[in-house]
Amino acid sequence: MRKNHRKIAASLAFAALASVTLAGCTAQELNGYMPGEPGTSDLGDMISTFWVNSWVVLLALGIFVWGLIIWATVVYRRRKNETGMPRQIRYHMPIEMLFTIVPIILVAGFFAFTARDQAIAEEVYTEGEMDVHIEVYGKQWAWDFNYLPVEGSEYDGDVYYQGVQAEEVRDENGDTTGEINEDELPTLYLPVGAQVTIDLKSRDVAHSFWVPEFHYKEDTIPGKTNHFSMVAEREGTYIGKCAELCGEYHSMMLFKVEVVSQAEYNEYIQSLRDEGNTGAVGDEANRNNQNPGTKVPVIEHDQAE
Ligand SMILES: [Cu+2]
Repeated sequence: MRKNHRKIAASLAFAALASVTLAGCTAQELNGYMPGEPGTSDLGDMISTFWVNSWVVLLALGIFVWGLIIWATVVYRRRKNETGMPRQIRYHMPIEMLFTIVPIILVAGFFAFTARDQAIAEEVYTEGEMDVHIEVYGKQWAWDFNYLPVEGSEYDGDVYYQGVQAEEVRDENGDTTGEINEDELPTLYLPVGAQVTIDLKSRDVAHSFWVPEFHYKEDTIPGKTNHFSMVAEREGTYIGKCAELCGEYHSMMLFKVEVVSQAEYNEYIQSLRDEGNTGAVGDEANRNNQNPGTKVPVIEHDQAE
């Protein structure tokens, strides 16, 4: 009877502690202290959930292991007048089973959840599913965005934008101030709530398209097209950067992502059209195609992709 009472008291205490802890979670904590807040993108939420759950499991395991270590050092400490080696334990089946099976279950579990989430993250919308199709070109040291037309979509397209390298703000002596002119950064527009597919290509060397608040990045490789699909769920401005060391001004290969309403998105596309940026700037603008007279091998992306 007494034992039962204790069990109930212990589980009540645990439930109270858990609810107090979880209810007190800030957006930052729910996001596992990664950049951004929950509800920024579908991919990002899935990845931060996996991240936070992994920490919960590992912390629970850590508490169990630290508890065992402390318990063993206290209970089996050397007493006064004790000499020589302590009693040795060998072939203790329960302990050996524990430290063999538990890690196998953990590794298998992490593997299974990683494989599941990675498969979801790499799923790409088919032609019929996507609302917006954007081709992103990485180049030393900026980004080009081709907003490709999507048949039957209510989102506008068939225009392009060419970005330039981030510019440092300089003082009156011409010295750098450590600030970036954010207004001039290459900007990628995404409509909120739309199913977006992004094709990643490179004009020269390997780069990596990274928006930290989306918790996702993927490389742009010359001659190979990578794809990913996502839904941006919250309007706002997000910072993006190249995450693959790509030369002298790699650190200046920055961009912005503007997640906007459908109306604002269509307006932006129209503004590019009004500037005469119709169509797309494809592989013809790759660096090796811009070196007349040289015999450098021309790397082009497979058009079928
Ligand atoms: Cu780069």
